[in-house]
Amino acid sequence: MKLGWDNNQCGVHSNVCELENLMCHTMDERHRKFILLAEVEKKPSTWIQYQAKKMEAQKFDMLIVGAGFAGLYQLYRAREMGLSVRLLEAGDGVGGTWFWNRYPGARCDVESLDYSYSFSPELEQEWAWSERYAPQAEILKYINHVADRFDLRPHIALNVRVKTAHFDDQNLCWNVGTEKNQSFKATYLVMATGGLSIPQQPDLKGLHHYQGKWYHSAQWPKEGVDFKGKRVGLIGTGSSGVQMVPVIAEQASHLTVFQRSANFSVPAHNVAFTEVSLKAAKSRYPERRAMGREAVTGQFLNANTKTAAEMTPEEQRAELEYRWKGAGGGFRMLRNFADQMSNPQTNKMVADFVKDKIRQVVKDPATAEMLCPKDDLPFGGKRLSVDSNFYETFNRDNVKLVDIKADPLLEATERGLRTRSHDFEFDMIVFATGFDALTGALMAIDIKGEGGITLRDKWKHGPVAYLGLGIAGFPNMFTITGPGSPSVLSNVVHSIETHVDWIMRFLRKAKEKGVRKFQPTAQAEVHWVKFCADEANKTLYPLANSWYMGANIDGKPRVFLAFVSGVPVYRRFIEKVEAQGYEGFEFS
Ligand code: N01
Repeated sequence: MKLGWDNNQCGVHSNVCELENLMCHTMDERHRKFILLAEVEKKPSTWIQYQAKKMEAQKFDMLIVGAGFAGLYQLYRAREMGLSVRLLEAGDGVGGTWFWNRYPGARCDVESLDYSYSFSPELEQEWAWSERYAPQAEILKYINHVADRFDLRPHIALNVRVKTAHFDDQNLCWNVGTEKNQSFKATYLVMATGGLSIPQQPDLKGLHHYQGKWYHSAQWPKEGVDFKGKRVGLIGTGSSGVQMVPVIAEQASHLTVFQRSANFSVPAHNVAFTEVSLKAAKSRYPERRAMGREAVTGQFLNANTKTAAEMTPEEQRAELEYRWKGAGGGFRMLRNFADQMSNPQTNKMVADFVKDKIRQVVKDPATAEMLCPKDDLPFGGKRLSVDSNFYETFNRDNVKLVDIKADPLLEATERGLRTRSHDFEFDMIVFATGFDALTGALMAIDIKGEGGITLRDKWKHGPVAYLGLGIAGFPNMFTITGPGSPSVLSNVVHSIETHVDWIMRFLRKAKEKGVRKFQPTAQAEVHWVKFCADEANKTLYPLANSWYMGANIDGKPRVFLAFVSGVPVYRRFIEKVEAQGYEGFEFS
């Protein structure tokens, strides 16, 4: 380690910063202590300085919360601009979603060639995805590769869970506190906390009596879980459950799936890349990214621009079949017809088509009916699942589906689960019960803005934010892919890059103009929230009891949480705001 006593940009002696890094970095504990003691032996005052500085808050230009795709890219860009920056991450590794969600079968449902950073053509070319939809372990490896390749780790503090973030009106900076009582100060605060990072904990009566092991999909043990020969109960049939069911069924002696509501799932048609197919795809990367930028969801889905009424019944059928089968597949089923998410008749045609497919696959008619979503759920109204053999798995002898709307789940017992009519015995229970989406991670932190207003209070009737990027009353703070942006309705890596690039241009301009404090105006924010709601109300999305609407969390306000009109429309908005001198923001 290099020792030097020069002041660095954060105003803290660099060797103290380095020691601080060592204390919260990825090295193992023994190694850290060894280095620290060696330094103290050479220069005993190091320890005193270290302790003294530890008592003071460490000051940075920018603090970033969260080391997922968003936090790492924000860090990369902030460092490039020459800001002193520290990224705080609760986990003991980088990766965000892909660090925590290690359940069997976890993989992305946006094609990996799209669900990856576009900022570095070199990175695009050197990284080799193995499959069309990469598995979790490979995505986590990719994110770790990015952290190493761009030398981001020295700026990342792991095992640091942010508990408080309070704006200091006098000194115009953020004071951030952690669960371990560390303090940090920064001029800018960027919340890269993710849209789906607060798991919905099972609130099941009697769970503490259960003698077997239980797991949540989003808090999966690193060492994995061996289901071989076990009787497993799984609750939840959203994207996580749908990915897990086929894999657990292959290992377990018996799997019982508890379904509260059926959702639509479409086949992924996942395939392994060959050297030739990957090389060909990579040679077209610029074109692919450009098409993604102009697509509603930030990934090219070959959208049909015709409404259903503009096609004959034969053409409609051919379109649906094409998209259901290999060449289409996955989220291409969201773009069968231009009016699919706005016209109930068109949507019903798509829903009926998929239900027929389910009935063709699932041999037991009663199970097939249970797996068919009810008529009040529009196709795509809840986030579509993309699966590999989900419906086929219910043809196995060792898999049973239980409809817990008809036979409610009452409680956990010592040996398993009890529904109104039945006692089930399980060696393991798996919860795939989802997340407190979009607002959960921000509300989990005690965020206080100007004059001590709290975000929890401000958002008690639903999130109010401008462009999903900033919040009035919370100066010098950004949210990446926050509520009111396309975020969860889009290829989120694309949306992350769009946000971070916009934030960096904003900060460059602010620096140029000597701006010390900025925030959206309350008026701009109210207009944006109303606009988002009006756009959502033109679609069928609000009809579903989805996590998009906050409907999966008891007591959460029912508000459509994302910007529904697509990535290109949204990007044009934020570019216009920028071109007009950051209209809707106030500066001082
Ligand atoms: O969570 P979910 P998820 N008792 O909320 C049920 C992303 N993701 O983790 O529909 C009984 O979708 C609930 O039932 P219901 C993706 O954006 C991506 O699966 O509310 N059941 C539902 O069936 C996704 O949409 C990938 O009636 C309860 C399920 O649990 C999002 O994460 C993979 C219950 C929860 O489904 C969330 O997916 C995985 C209760 N108390 C996830 N509470 C990729 O492929 C909830 N349920 C990239």
